[in-house]
Formats: sequence, C-alpha cells, structure tokens
Amino acid sequence: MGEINLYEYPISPFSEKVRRVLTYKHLKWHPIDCHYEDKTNLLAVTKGAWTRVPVLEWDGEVVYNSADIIKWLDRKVPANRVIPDDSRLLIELIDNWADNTFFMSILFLTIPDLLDGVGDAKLKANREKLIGMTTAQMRERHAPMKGQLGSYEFFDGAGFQKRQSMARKDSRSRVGGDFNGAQISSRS
Ligand SMILES: N[C@@H](CCC(=O)N[C@@H](CS)C(=O)NCC(=O)O)C(=O)O
Repeated sequence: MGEINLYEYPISPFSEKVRRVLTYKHLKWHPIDCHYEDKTNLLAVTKGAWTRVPVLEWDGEVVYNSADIIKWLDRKVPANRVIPDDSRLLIELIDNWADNTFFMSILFLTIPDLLDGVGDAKLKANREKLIGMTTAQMRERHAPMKGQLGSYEFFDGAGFQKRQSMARKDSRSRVGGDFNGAQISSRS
C-alpha cells in the first residue's frame, strides 16, 4: 500500500481524532502541517472542494471530514475496527452530536489553554477572530463550567497530547522534532 498523507494542524481536535485512529490501526503517516490562513495545499489536494483539516490522501484517494475519514479507514483497514457493524448507526449519531454540538460548548474550555501552550500570537489572534471571543472572555465565560469539570484532564485540555508516535520522521511536512507523544508543537 502507498503512503498516507495527513493534512492537519497540530492543535486541531478533528485532526487528533484521525491521528488516534491511525495510531490504533498501527498505520504510519506523513503529517502535512497546513497553515491556518493559507489554504493553498488543502485546495490543491481536494481540487478546490475543502479548506478544513484533516484531509487524508492515500493511494490516490482523497477523503475529508474526520468522521468520513475514519469510516473510510475502517473499511480500508479492517484490523482494529473502531466502528463495529452492530453499532454503526449509534456511533454515527453520537459522532454527529459530538462534532457539531458538544464540540462547540467544549471548545471554549479547551482552546485558551491550547493556544497559550502553543505560544504563537498570530495563531491566537486568528483563532480569537474566528471564534469571536478573546481567550480571556472564553475563560471568564466558562469559569463555572471549568470549576465543575476541572478534575477531568480530558475536558480541561491539560491532557491534550498530539498523537504522533507513529508519524513518520522522514516527513516532508514542517512538523519535526521528537515524535514520541510530544506536546503540541509551536508550528500551527
Ligand atoms: N467537520 C469537520 C470539521 C473540521 C474543522 O472544522 N477543522 C478546523 C480545525 S480543528 C478547521 O480546519 N477550521 C478552519 C480553519 O482553521 O481555518 C471534520 O470533522 O473534519
């Protein structure tokens, strides 16, 4: 089988879903680090159809939208199935809710810490504009929720680790350094 290219951002939670499935299936991939403002490579690989990450390219096929990528991967590589046949519809329902509804409420809890961790002022300004709130406003608005969920590493973002242990070191992308479960890199 040919090589897998994953167009992604290091801090993208949707990319992280796909990275975790690739890792679970013991697949190696080339991370192609996309720029949050420059969509040139995303437009090129999807022939103008999609400007978001993640996008997966494998054996000449291009798949986008994390849930669709995961479904496609599960069919192509049945080992270590993540979507059992008998729960397919239930998983689809939960996935839809998590990606489109739950994600929005949890975003404000996780994004301030993620952005501060990266330490890239331009990225921070870009994301604040996209979301329509400063990270300070996000923190203030969600302080009570954070208080209640604070003991859950998963919710408060402290435990977010980019899943890149299986990513190839000889990647032609701009992501480099230690690939052993390293914390988020500063190149988003
Ligand atoms: N439904 C899509 C959502 C993907 C998405 O919104 N990705 C974000 C990054 S986490 C993105 O590319 N946003 C546009 C941008 O950053 O300019 C999926 O599941 O893949």
